[in-house]
Amino acid sequence: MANFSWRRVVGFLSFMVVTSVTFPATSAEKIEVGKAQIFMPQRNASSTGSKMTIYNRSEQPLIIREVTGERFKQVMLHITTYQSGKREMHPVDQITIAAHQRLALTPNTSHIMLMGFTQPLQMGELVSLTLHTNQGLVPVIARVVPMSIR
Ligand SMILES: [Cu+2]
Repeated sequence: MANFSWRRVVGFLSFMVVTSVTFPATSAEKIEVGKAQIFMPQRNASSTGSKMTIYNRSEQPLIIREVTGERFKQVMLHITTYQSGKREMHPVDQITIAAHQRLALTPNTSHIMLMGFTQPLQMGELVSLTLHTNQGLVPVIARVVPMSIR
């Protein structure tokens, strides 16, 4: 045991601690995103909507504060309202999914609005988005699909 060194053990343990602090990612095991879709933009449109269902299986609310994606210049959180039959979209600061609940984000409710394309979207392609939440980053892979008739 001549080579046994407590210093080395302590060094290794603190490396472990640092590592786990650097990559806290996986409270996101309890967060799942189902059937994420981005609508193929209309010709010449500079923005488009999206649809996905978010499952929060954790013990605390999930608060989406920001969404990013390399393919978009700006991503906004929107809510759709109907004022005397007229459809309007308004920006919101955050979207909350209560503990043990799921929330469908659709163009007619709360949704993620994608604005300004860094390169044209192709029908059927898979596009990455990242949800920035109070529980860490949640990766999303969304398929580009035809605009659905609502
Ligand atoms: Cu919108």
